[in-house]
Amino acid sequence: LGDKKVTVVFVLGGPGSGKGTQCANIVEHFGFTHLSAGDLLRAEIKSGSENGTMIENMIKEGKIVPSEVTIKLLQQAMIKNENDKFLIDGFPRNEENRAAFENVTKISPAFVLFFNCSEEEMERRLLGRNEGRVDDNIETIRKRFKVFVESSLPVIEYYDAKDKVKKIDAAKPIPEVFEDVKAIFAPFAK
Ligand code: UP5
Ligand code: MG
Repeated sequence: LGDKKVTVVFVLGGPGSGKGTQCANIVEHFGFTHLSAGDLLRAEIKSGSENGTMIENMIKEGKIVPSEVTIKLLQQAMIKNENDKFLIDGFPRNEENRAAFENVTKISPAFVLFFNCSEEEMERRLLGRNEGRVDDNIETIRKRFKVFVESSLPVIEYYDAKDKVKKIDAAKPIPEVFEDVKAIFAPFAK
């Protein structure tokens, strides 16, 4: 990223907690650029890249793609974009992702937005989404939940120990969740 100074917010939470939905709202109201690591990986599959098959197999199993791949995509997206405020959605997903991102980019997040939601509610949402995602089936959803608890929650705990986590009750209806999100982003009001 060279000399470009950027503000990064990590948007984390379990599968179906509403990260993508709320990021779209934040973009509209607060002028951030939304980078969903999952969307970038799915675009990479579609583009027919040499890593495509590997990425697709990992996503089908709910496993975490090697950091080098994801970090490269995030870095490229930040370099290409004129904006200096980014929401990084769904990354870092494990301690290794987190440490590698900080080492490679020298960026640490302004804060971490954490969408807290029960598995019952997230499962209901994912099964109802109907966007044809290869990982929205009950077998893969259970694997995604397990990976989230075992690998991703420790990342949230890491940032919590640094007082960087803003925890949101994500079980409420979309507009109510956004009211809470808005309060957190007030310092970035346009
Ligand atoms: N919905 C949203 N909010 C609602 C609310 N408050 N009340 C009722 N309904 C609500 O929402 C999901 C659904 O719920 C939608 O239908 C929405 O309308 C509704 P969404 O906003 O899409 O939730 P989100 O948290 O974004 O769910 P998503 O499924 O995208 O989360 P995941 O973290 O599982 O998916 P992601 O795309 O980030 O990753 C997919 C896979 O890619 C991973 O499992 C992994 O294999 C791989 N990956 C990596 O390996 N590395 C990475 O860094 C990132 C991904
Ligand atoms: Mg998403």
